Amino acid sequence: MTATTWKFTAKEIVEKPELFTSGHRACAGCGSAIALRQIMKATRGPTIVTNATGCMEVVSTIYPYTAWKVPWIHTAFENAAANASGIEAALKAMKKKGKLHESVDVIAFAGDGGTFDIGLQALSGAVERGHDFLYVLYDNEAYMNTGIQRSGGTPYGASTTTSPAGKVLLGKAQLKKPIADIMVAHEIPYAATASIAYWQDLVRKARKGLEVEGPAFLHVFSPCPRGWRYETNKTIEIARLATETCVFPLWEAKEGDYSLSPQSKIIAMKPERKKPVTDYLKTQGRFRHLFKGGAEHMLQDIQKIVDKRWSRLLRRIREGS
Ligand SMILES: Cc1ncc(C[n+]2csc(CCOP(=O)(O)OP(=O)(O)O)c2C)c(N)n1
Ligand code: SF4
Ligand SMILES: [Mg+2]
Repeated sequence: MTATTWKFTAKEIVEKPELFTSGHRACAGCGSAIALRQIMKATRGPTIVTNATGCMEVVSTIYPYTAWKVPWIHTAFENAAANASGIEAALKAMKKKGKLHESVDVIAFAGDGGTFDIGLQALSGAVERGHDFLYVLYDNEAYMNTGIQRSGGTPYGASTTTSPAGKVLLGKAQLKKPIADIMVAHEIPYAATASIAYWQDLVRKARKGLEVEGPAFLHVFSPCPRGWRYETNKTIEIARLATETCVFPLWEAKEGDYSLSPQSKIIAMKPERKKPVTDYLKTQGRFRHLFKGGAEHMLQDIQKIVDKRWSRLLRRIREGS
């Protein structure tokens, strides 16, 4: 399959058939479902999807129904990447035996619990072995399917059912794991962050991830109204704020070389456009306790963490590493 001639215009994207269809049971305003729908618009031919247990698997395949218009394989919580490697190896073997004559893409979808935590070993192994597949982390920042438990992807200060804000704790006491940087450190051909608020950028990156030879990793920011506690019509606005505050900057790394995507490049060039993190935190009930008085130090900490990670990203880009 050749590289796309797409310009990723709204028209091109809208006209592509829906491969993740309506009628699934995700909550209204679910950012993860939006992510899947958009990413499936980036496919370039026959595609097999494997999906770890989590919200997106549960809501899209309630027997006897399915929201998927492509071959789809459910896998356990911990091994989406191992499953994808098996599929890719099988396709290769079939080609070698002359039983398959066309190229088939493989996409693995998994949540933050299935990626930052329990699936990290399978993911690390699969990319180290160099399997040709696109791994999509849809990050709703907690184990949503089982009742909003904290994960390695939950941000510092967020209240979840296992990091509840109260007299003892002010939400999660640990930082969000820099998972996309960990994947870049594997020196894979392509790794990127993306957001449902910037859908053209997201679809373009998903397509790039499919086109590169070898493993590609896409970290997609996917707000969850249920777990983050906000009104369902605010999903895109909140996703946009995450990028505008540099809580979730957008970048890509080819063979380990980082570059900023347009939405974050604007902020790098015009730092006055960088919004304070409180603009983002205030929009969600999971951070409400930070605004009740007595948690000012936490708000300062969060701003410092975001600033430090943003500066580190800019330094990496400047130094070309
Ligand atoms: C080994 C194992 N432990 C626990 C579970 C229960 N379980 C299923 S989905 C899930 C949470 C998934 O979280 P995440 O990957 O973030 O996806 P989300 O539900 O948020 O979309 C858990 C704990 C399981 N299926 N297998
Ligand atoms: S709980 Fe969150 S991630 Fe799960 S379906 Fe609802 S909105 Fe989507
Ligand atoms: Mg999750």
